[in-house]
Amino acid sequence: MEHVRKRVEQLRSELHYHNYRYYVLDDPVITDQEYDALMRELMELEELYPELIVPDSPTQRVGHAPADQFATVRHAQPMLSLSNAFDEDEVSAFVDRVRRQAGQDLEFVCELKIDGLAVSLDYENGVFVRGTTRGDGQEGEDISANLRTVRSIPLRLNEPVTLNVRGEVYMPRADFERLNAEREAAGESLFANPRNAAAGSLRQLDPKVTASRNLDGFFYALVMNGGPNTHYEALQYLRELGLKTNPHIKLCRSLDEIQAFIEHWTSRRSELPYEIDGIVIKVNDLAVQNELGTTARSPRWAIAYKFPAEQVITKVVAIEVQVGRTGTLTPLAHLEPVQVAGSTVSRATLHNADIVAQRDVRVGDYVVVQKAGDVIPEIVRSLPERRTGVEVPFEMPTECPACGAPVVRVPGEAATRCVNQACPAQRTEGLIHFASRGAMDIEGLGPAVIEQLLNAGLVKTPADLYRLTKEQLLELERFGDKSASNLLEAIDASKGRPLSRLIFALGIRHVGAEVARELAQHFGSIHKLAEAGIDELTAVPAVGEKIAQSVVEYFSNPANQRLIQELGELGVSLEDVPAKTGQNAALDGLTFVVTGKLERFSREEIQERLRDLGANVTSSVSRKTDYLVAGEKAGSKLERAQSLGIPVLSEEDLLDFLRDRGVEID
Ligand code: 0OX
Repeated sequence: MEHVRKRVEQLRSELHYHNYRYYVLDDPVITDQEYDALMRELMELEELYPELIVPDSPTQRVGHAPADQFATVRHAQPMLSLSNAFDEDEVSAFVDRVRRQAGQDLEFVCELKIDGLAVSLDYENGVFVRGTTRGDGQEGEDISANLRTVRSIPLRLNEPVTLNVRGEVYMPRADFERLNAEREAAGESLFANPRNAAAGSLRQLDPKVTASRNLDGFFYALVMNGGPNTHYEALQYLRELGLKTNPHIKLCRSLDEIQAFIEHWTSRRSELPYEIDGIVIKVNDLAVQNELGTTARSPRWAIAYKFPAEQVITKVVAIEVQVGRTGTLTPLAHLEPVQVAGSTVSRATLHNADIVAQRDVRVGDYVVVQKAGDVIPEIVRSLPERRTGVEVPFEMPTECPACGAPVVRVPGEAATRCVNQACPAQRTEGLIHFASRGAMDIEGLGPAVIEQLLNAGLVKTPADLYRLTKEQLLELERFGDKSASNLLEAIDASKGRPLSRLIFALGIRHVGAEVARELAQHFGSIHKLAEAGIDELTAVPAVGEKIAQSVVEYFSNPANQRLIQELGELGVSLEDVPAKTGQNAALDGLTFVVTGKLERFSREEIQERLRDLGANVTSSVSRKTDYLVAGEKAGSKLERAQSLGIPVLSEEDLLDFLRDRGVEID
């Protein structure tokens, strides 16, 4: 018992501290998931040992007492929070429980759980009079002046009604990124995520700052006398009054439907322009909601299914410095492996020396790691509070870790670079890039084989690839007759790749696939490109001063001139073959957008084929789009195409469409 009492006290003091960090300072030091786990453990212990419950336990209130900058307002109705479910079994248990308690079959409304700041708005006779934060659930802060700057909060409703409405104010992802980029440029501290940015923006003493932040809101709860009978109707009513509600809601009659909604949004959340951290499931009938009632903390008629963590805390074991193909030194943190958003993460990029300094990441630090969608995991910030004194600050090496040559830091640039042309790391990365799918697309020539070829001294430059012989390959480990022939064939096949791919493959700094395509189209041959001056280069739409400078620099380097000459002598095509009549022009003048996950081809492959056939391929759907090719999980582009009446082709449809035009791309 003494042990339990101690643990309960420890949990309470930790939760008090974390509430303060979160609600008052807007600067949490643990993730929501860690917080939830602490809260859950405390709730479970208090349930088992009710005699230990005290009125000021964190379980007995929703948040923390408001900070004293703003006037305190008592909520007419407490602002409750939601109890959580962390897996589908807990959702199922919730559905069973409320059905049992209500003694009838029930309808549920599923909603997105917007990851913002909960607010409560009072309207009197249709006029906005007050807006508050949740605070501790009983009392919040009056942030009316700031909320008035949020454009989706109407200052007057469409009807002269007196009511209270609750919702979530959030910062769209794009605005969050822009804000942090500006803060980074100005040397200010960064917001950890859009929710903290929204909270920080709303708790400003100067509403002008809030106004500059482009906050938005969705409303999901109505407190008024009389009014609708169901939650679904209440949402509709809010919309009629002029309050923004989230469009992605679903009325569900079975657990299966609820689970389908959860699955749908678990895989699609990254397509939304704002962050959501779960799905809220609510009993639809307001009379039943009333019957079920609430606990001190949360309603019994609703539950929040929380998505698996996208941000977690782990420890930095080491910081390694990698040298990329352009010689840029990139610090890479090695982490104690953790599960983030369903996958194990053990490394995270730290981008450059400035970022390491700004995020104050030291070896041995606990850090917040974030993974969103397919992007490389990154370290959001360190937790200096958890330091023990043995952590080691990071310093960018003054010599290249791969070749030992001194590195340079160009003034005004974030990158530190090794400028040794012969640096082995640059060579390796350059070759990997040259052979990669988006570049010369040499099948079977991945990083491991390139490493083997380099170690055996068989290649130094991309031109050497075209000099490889079967005898040489057979000397290498894991190479047999068949695999050697296949590799040589793949290398040979790459000689005829379109000019745009070759230009991209050369790895000229700042020349990505898109710019390479423009350059190929404009110049038509490597020789013409190599002769072009700054003015001629900047005449190409996608090319600015920086890219032009980099292209001129590349071709004025004798080693690169030699490489081009050798590639030509070895049979690599240095100019675009004139369009074959018929085939290459099959899609001339047509504009395509490709979205979603295709089955047989990657999206990039299809785009490349369409371009080869003369089509214009763009990334966003507009009235100028002729066809949308949509694979699985096509999201907003599909919706937009449908609303504009643009024909949508599946992958199969596209193949048929091309066959009709005499083109087989299988
Ligand atoms: C959200 C969200 C939060 C409100 C009072 C009891 C249930 N973050 O999107 N809370 C609620 O409902 C709570 N719904 C939501 N959609």
